[in-house]
Amino acid sequence: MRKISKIIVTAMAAALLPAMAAQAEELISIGFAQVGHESDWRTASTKSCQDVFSEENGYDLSFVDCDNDEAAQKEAVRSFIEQDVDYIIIDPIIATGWDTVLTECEDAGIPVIVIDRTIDDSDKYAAWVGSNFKTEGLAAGEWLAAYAEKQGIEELNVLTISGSTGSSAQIGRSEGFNEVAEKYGWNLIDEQTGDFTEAGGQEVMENYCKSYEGQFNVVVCQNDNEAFGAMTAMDNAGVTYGPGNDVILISYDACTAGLEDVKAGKITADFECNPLAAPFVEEVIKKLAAGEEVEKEVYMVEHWYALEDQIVEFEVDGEAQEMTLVTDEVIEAQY
Ligand code: GZL
Repeated sequence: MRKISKIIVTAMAAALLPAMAAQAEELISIGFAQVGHESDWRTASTKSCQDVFSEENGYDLSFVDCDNDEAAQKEAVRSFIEQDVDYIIIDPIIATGWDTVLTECEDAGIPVIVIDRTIDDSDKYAAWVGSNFKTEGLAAGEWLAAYAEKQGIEELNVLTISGSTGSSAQIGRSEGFNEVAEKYGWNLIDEQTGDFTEAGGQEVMENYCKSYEGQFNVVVCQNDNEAFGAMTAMDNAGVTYGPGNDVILISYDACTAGLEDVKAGKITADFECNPLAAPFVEEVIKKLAAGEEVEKEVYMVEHWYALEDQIVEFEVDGEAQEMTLVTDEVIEAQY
């Protein structure tokens, strides 16, 4: 009896296996080494990838949250090589130290797509999809120059809470904004990293309020979560911010909560960094799979946000910039 049932089971398995194998073969395997979970922006970036690279869309996504740890991120990439995934996506915590592991990916024949932040010391990847961080910094600076002129503010004394040191987002935003500050002769009092977190922003701003009491009228936070923390610190120190107050507060990312703070008259202007790169990454993967040429760089579309009175005309590299008025509808549609 037992022999017969075993024959039947074996026959059924043999019949099912090709379909299961075909089903398994149809899934494209992707390894994604994400920076971490430090901000609203990051949450949106992760969700964008998980929504696009889902099983129902034909993907098998191995996701690793590298918790802002560069070594863990390299380890994650090497684990994807061992798994022999079809593609690897990396959002590099910092811009350097990548050539060795990218060479290993190349030797394994696994295409790498870089998203968001850039890798500055190797080009061994198929494509990068992200933002021009220096343009974001230039836009924030040139907006501030035009806004200050409109407000009749002649002296700008600036404190910056920067992002994770060595990340291309921090490097680009600092480079762009500081280039404008130098052009107009502003006083850059200090720049310390808040590591793109709310706690980091609050800690740095608490120190600033003590060290530079009454000396500053501009605070630049390199993402909204740092701005949330900085606002808590300024509230506690009795420093007012936003249009018509002690401090012009500038932020980057323009996540939903950030735009709510613009509409509430807290953040004076917010310079968007678009986290929804996954659909563009999928286009790259489809082209690679079809053996088609891919663009090495794909730039995300971004907007600059403010309230009516803070919308001014300005240029970046000679190109007129359009500002977006923050309304309830704009907030509703944001990431
Ligand atoms: C920028 C991205 C930055 C965001 C932060 O593209 O890498 O990292 O500005 C996030 O919110 O932490």
